[in-house]
Amino acid sequence: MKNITLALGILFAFASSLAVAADKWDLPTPYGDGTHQTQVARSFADEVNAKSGGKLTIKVHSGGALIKHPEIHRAVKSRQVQIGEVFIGRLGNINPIFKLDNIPFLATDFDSAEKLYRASQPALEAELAKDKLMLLYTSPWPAQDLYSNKPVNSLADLQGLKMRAYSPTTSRLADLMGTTPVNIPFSDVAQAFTTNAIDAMVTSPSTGVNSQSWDYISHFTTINAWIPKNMMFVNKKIFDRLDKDTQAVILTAAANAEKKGWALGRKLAVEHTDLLRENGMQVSAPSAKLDAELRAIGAVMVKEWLEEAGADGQKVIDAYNAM
Ligand code: PCA
Repeated sequence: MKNITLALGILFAFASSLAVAADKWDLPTPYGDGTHQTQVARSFADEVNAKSGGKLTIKVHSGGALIKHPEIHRAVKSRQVQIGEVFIGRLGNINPIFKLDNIPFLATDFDSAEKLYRASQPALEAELAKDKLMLLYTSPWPAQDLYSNKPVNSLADLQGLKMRAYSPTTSRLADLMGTTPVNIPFSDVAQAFTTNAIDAMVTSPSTGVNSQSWDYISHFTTINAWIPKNMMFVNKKIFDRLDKDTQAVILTAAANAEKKGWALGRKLAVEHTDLLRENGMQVSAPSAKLDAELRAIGAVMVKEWLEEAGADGQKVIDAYNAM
């Protein structure tokens, strides 16, 4: 009897040590459950949870609920959390490679944006590696278009307006457009329009749909300026501690999430523009004048970016042009 008790005790101890060995990760995301980005993050986590045989559970905390967007990069770096998602362009002040993600009129359709991603991926991964971070996947937003309260036929129509910015690069863009940049996170966009803190913004049709932009703004001009991305990244030290099978599950789930994200970006670009129109927004293509003025700004911004990014930046642009 005593032996059986002892054996059971050992068994329980062993079982509970197994339970302790199962990892639990917290995954903060910046955007809410309505955005495709968070849906992609959830499908990534669901796949890992289902396929890791109980060894790893990833819990998604969407909409900045666990960690606010500006803190997510640092939180993964410092191992406050194991994994996280951010909008790449937000990190522009850390390194120019992050700024590249928001440069207008460099890659304005999805095929070009995929090429730019592949051309910049080695530099992006190298920059993350400096902080012991590892890229898992990227997921694009539909192309960035112009929201305003009146028709915009040329930049003169925007002169002096307050323009929402969401990254260092979009602040610079607002300057060059003759507008005043105001930093507003996605969650505050609707309120910022209704309180006149901003008059215009450049973002995707999806972000308009997610925030019901037809309630507070009337015009949508499809300038298709650039295709920015969110990225999912993990702390490499924590990743390296996992067994090989679990690592492989994560990498496969990441590759699947990337495919899903890019397919969704392409699809929603069309569907969400239609939804804006169906909800009463005035959707129009840019005039030749506006298009030419914006492209000239794009050329300035590519030049400025190359000056800042130096030889490393030139390598990325050369690789992109060669594709
Ligand atoms: N929506 C996000 C980033 C890019 C986009 O299309 C935002 O406006 O915050």
